[in-house]
Amino acid sequence: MALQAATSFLPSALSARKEGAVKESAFLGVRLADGGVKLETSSLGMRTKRTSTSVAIRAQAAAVSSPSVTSSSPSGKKTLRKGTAIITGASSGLGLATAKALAETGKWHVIMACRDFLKASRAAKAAGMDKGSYTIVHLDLASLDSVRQFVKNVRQLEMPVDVVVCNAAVYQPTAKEPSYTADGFEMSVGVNHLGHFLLARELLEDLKASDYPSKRLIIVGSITGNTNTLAGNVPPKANLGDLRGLAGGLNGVGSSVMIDGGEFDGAKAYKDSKVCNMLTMQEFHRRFHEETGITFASLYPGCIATTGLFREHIPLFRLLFPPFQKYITKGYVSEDEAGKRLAQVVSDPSLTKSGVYWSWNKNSASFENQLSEEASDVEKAKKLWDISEKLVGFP
Ligand code: NDP
Ligand code: PMR
Repeated sequence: MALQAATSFLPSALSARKEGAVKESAFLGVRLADGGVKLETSSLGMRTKRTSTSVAIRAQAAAVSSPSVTSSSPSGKKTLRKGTAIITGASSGLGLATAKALAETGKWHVIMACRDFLKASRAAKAAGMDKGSYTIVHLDLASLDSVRQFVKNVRQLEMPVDVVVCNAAVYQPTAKEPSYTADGFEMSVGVNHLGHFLLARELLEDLKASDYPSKRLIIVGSITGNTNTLAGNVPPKANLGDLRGLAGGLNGVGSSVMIDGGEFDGAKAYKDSKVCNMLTMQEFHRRFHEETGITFASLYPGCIATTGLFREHIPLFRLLFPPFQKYITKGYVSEDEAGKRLAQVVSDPSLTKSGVYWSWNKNSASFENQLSEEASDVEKAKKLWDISEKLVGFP
């Protein structure tokens, strides 16, 4: 109902396209009928050459090895040391804007965890980030080996790990056939959820070891995974079902490539992966917050309609989506504004509550938002955790 109402004011030319059976020709991609390292760390005084082709670390930073958390200024005032935040997918969009916002404060050193070193390097330069404020470390979330290697490489940097932001994502709404990660998982869930799940599980030890006063693990969620919203009711809707496809390995051989066991749908796979992100954050909170004091959080930063997330969508979608979000849903935010929001979740002293899914109102004030029934299902979160552990190689 609500969806029909919201779509009825679309121009007729566009609604005509909506009726097209072919997914690619539908406005905003919706079928309404659906119902639905070379290690070069000069600052650390080390210069090691690896033969591995996939690993590239370059530390531009004057990072301090295991610094103490405060230092005294000549006036005797204690100053907090720089925090170190790892951000996955910091080569564009939200990740880059957040890296920039944090770096600009002078209080953060950002480890940009990216699959394309050159792109990340150019992006940081183009964003005007100070050379000493970031380190790029190679991470391809579509490979569990790469995730493990990334963790090793970060440890070699001997920088503290104070905040981890799981931000990277792929969205494949027009894919007709599934694609797979190096480990044979359907790509969207493989990258957005399983790669991050392993990363977060591994880096938990590093977060525990940090002496920073407010340690945080943030997993970026989204409104489109929450079926208690209008946006979350745009078909195809997120639904993990009983997780039978995931339990079967999500590989399309012995099991379905979709978590719920259904037919491949790239848009649904993305939304399902966002549900996994939000469930994982809460399960981390339940398992580790009390023991470690780490803040676990998720967020919906607003609709950043101009990012690379929509690169695989049809040109018509990419043309119309930003004005649609700006003038019709009014859910649009710029990359800069969204970056500031995520930077708040990283560092704002008032956002230390754990287990929260943050959103922002029209005045750009943060508030604790309600997750959908599925995205807050405790039993599902536990089941997801157990299956995900097996898939990424925990005994
Ligand atoms: P972008 O496409 O701009 O950024 C995604 C980033 O993820 C890129 O840096 C990309 O790297 C990286 N990435 C993709 N695949 C991998 C991989 N295999 N290994 C490592 N990095 C990878 O999209 P956004 O900035 O919009 O998305 C960022 C986050 O925000 C996502 O979690 C998304 O779900 C979330 N979000 C976005 C919204 C929006 O409206 N845009 C709304 C709500 C949530 P590369 O540059 O090399 O391609
Ligand atoms: Mg949505 C208040 C309404 C609202 C908001 C905030 C979003 C956000 N969207 C809203 C409404 C609608 N969208 C309506 C009424 C429609 C039908 C015309 C619609 C369609 C739509 C499409 C086809 N919207 C989309 C798509 C995408 O391909 C995007 C997506 O689902 O990516 C997974 C998307 C989004 N809408 C949003 C946001 C934030 C997205 C982007 C992605 C994300 O969750 O990361």
